[in-house]
Amino acid sequence: MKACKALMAATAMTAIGATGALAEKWDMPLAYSASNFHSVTAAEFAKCVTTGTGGEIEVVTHPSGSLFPGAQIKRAIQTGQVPIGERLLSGHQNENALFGVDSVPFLATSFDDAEVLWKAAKGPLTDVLAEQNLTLLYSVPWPPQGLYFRDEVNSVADMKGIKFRSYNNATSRLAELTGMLPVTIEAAEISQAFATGVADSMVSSGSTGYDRKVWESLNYFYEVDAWLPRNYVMVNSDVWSGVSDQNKNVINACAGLAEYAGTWRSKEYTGFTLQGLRDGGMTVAPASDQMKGELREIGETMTSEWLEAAGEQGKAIVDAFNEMK
Ligand code: PCA
Repeated sequence: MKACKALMAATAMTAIGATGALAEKWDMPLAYSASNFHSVTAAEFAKCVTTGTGGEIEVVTHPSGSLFPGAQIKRAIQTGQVPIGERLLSGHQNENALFGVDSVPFLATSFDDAEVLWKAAKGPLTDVLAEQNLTLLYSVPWPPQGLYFRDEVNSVADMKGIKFRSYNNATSRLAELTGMLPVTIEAAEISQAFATGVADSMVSSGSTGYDRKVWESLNYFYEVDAWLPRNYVMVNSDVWSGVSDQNKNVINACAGLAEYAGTWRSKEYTGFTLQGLRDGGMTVAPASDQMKGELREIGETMTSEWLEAAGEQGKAIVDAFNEMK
């Protein structure tokens, strides 16, 4: 039954490979544009797997939410509509609070701390995903999150009533606590949303603002370094159990490489894309002390809310993180 499901989930069987094994095509949905560093990393991962398995498993990436929009990718993998895909797991915090561990404001605010938090959270997250028929392959952080606005903002009071684009539960909650009006919009759709005034602000990385050329509509980016959310590449566990040990080794090796290269790219992109926003005409600056202080207070509220929702397991992760950092 498992093997049968695995074959169904591997969307197409294209040829008989050199070893006589059936060659499978694995469609891999991605939510972000082809030029985004996560998508570039995934495309290299796909090539690595295709080459390394001698074509027995051909991974084909589909960027920009073209196969499934971000919000649907996790379910599509779980149910075997696709064998593999990449998703921002914090978008599913309502299923399990642990999925939001990377989006707790001001818990981990640098690449180094995000790495430690990942070490602390990887085991428990792997287990939660396994219960959902998902096998975690690799994970890469986005650059630190800052605040984008159309107009100048110096305090939380200035944010009141502004239409705010959110991308997960934490960002919607941040909007509520700052008096803004959250509207959830996929990264692939934000240029349009800002151009038409559906939203006038967001929290995101320099990378996403750069990818989507938001300087065409927005004028300010405040560096807040609130958190570094992560993308997770996952494979359907039924499909995974049908993969030969040799090919599993290849895929795990490609995943390790992708995590390393993707993280490196994320770091490189931080400065590069902030400069890109400046070149586009935006004001890029640290948030004012007042704004920072007020956001920290909101962060404390959100941290206790998260700890309450995530219970013992959440506390164990935060404790392990604090011990290691
Ligand atoms: N970009 C993604 C998620 C985090 C980020 O930096 C987005 O804005 O949708």
